[in-house]
Amino acid sequence: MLENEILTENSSMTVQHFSREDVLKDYRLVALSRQCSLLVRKEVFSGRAKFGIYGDGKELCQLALANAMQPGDFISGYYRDQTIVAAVGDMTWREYFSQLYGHPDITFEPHTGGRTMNNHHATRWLDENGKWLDQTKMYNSVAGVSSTAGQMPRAVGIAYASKLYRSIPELKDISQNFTRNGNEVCFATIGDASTSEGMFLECINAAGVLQIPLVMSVWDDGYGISVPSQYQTTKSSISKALAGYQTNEDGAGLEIFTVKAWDYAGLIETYQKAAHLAREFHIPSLIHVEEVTQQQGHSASGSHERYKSPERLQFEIDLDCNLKFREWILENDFATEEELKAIDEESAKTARSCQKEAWTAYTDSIKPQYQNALSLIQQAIEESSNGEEIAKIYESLSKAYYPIHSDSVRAVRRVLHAMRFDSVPSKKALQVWVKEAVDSNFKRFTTHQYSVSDESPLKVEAVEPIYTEDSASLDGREILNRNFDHLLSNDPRIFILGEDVGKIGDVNQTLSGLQDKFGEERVTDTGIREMTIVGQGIGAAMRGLRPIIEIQYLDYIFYPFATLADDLACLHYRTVGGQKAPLVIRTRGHRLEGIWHSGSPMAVLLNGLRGIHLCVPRNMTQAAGMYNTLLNSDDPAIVIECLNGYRLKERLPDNLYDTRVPLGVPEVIKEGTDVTIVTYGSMCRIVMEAAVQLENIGISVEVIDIQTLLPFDISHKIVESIRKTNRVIFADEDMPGGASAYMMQEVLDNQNAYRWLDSKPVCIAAQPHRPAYSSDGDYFSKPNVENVFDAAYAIMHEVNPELFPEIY
Ligand SMILES: Cc1ncc(C[n+]2csc(CCOP(=O)(O)OP(=O)(O)O)c2C)c(N)n1
Ligand SMILES: [Mg+2]
Repeated sequence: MLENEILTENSSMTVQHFSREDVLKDYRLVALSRQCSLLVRKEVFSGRAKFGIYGDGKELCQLALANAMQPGDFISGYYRDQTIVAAVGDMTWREYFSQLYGHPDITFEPHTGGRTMNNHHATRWLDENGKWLDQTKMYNSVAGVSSTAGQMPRAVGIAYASKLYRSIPELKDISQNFTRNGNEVCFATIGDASTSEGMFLECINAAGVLQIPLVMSVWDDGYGISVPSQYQTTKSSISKALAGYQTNEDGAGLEIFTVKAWDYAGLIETYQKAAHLAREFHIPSLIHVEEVTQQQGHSASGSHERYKSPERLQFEIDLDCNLKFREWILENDFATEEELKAIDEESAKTARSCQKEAWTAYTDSIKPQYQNALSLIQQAIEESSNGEEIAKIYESLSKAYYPIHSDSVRAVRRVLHAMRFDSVPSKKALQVWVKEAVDSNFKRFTTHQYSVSDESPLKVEAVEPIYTEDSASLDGREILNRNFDHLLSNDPRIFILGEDVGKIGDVNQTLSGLQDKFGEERVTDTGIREMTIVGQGIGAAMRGLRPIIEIQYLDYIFYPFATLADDLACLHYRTVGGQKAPLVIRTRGHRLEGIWHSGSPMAVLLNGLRGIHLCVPRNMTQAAGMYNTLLNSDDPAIVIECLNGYRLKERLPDNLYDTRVPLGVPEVIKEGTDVTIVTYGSMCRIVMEAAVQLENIGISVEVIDIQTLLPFDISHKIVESIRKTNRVIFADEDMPGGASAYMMQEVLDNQNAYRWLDSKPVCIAAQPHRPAYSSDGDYFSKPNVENVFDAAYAIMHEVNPELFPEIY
């Protein structure tokens, strides 16, 4: 259709704008997309696919959106957007079905390698070595998430990156893979019901404030699964509800459009206008697409007859966008009934053949291991003393209707259980088979949680701080300030944004003076909106920039937690290394004052954010070394600075800017022989003070700062200490059962340290409530020097009650 043709705000489209060729091309696409949707449901009912969700009823609006896209643009959509991704050529229909079956091979399913449900799209941005490809030549699908509205926060960041690329001249030389002078548009899509999410509403506000090239579409089919609009949206209409955001004489906001889902010409016109405003002027917009239908209901796991009235079901049929498009084509003489019928029939055939190809490829990929397993089991039946039992396993495996990898693995493992007393050739062969199966299934389902490139932070070598007699003593905050200054000076891709980071240089003045020096685009104040601050960071990091985003206090990480967990943490994993977002999240926590300014919910982060490195420095020099490591590598990470450490004096290393803290390498900060204490962050100072007091009464403590909770002691250094002391305490200020328990499990279980213990291992943690305000609140809520002293002393009392008699 009218590629590259741009309508101005005031022009409108008439039938003369369309050519027969383009109209029929569009019809072919929506007809094929529909047929594919219909097949998805059938494939689920036949048992070949587990779950299916589809884009029927939303073909025309998506086609119009796709027609407004240009190479280099982005689509941050949701599970209905198959027509867009197919229209721009980012997905073939065979790949669509491969994803439906969960084919775990990126040759066939390049978007997510079978790791997500169907209709979760992700363009491969990285080559096999984890290096960026040229996004400006692609139509970029940003890796889908199932959580409704989860696709929105990073869309803000994707669009924000265009703004930065256009306004920071120093980026010109390094931006060729990512931008054409900021002319890209990010199209985000969302269902009507999901606009009820706070996440969506926060994005609307952020987009209006930031003025970025973001075009947000709401596919309004009147339902969120079974719940209709009147329970979802004020005034049952998102465009009416958001009318106050419309750009007008009061100031810039969003352009708000409404258009019907079945109005081909109206949709094309609206998308051309919105894209033009975004691309040329970075004006964001909201397109409320109304009267969208669902031909088959929400998904393959239910039927809409259960909750829709007969009238509404009739509406779904009457306002079917493909049908209306068909009528429009006939009315305007673009084609005859026969021609359209031929296209319809052709579409059904093509959809079926794509489905079959995908199914055959999927089953063919399983067959070799399956058949090999069967023949080895057959051999085992003859050789084993337990042949009868094995024969039953064989029978059930050979009858599997659609055998999958786990069927074979389960069967072979059970056969080996039955052969435990055998010593026959087939047993050896089955053992080898299992080893290979474990390895190949690891590759299919478990790889790529972290970077595999040569920029992985795990490959960064340690550079220790160097001190000389002349090394000055500075406040911790000044050390960070100098280091951030250096980072910003040396890499124009780095920028810092968050609440109060600009004008006042953050609440602890670690950034003071840096906005004046580097400008508002590099050190940027934001609204209080942690979710979209994270989204800004993720999106910009996806486009080659190196954001450091700030969550003002660790306690507020719960606000953006969903985005961190559902999007950032699993991005590299769920795209099998196809996408990355090397975002550095800076926050401060552990210990200061009161319930919302002294939390240390490390276990929450540990358990919820696997995929993001978790750095827990004890002072600002160490934090600086961590930033230097992270900004020279390509994984996402969180750095939790000690809230009570900014005004403490630290010596300034002569080589501050070159320092690198390696990830997963603990540091022994005090040597000792009686008890090992494993700790991190603010607790280091408390443990060190206790260690001095313990030393004074004859107890020698070895103190280990783990430095990073994720990764944790990669080379098993801690067990070496326990081999020497035979006693261990794990101390932190998380709640009981939190990160102290995690450290204990890592060391006793993974490092087998239990073998060397002569005393019961001990965990020191905070009280199981949020910490109370005031110095007394702190003392009685969090572990203190006396707690640490008493814990070590109690261990030594058990060892030698005469030397260490009971105290209390
Ligand atoms: C955060 C979250 N809550 C609930 C769900 C379960 N869920 C999946 S789709 C859906 C309805 C979404 O409706 P809408 O946004 O209107 O999109 P539609 O499916 O109608 O296109 C719900 C509740 C989810 N995926 N994520
Ligand atoms: Mg809906």
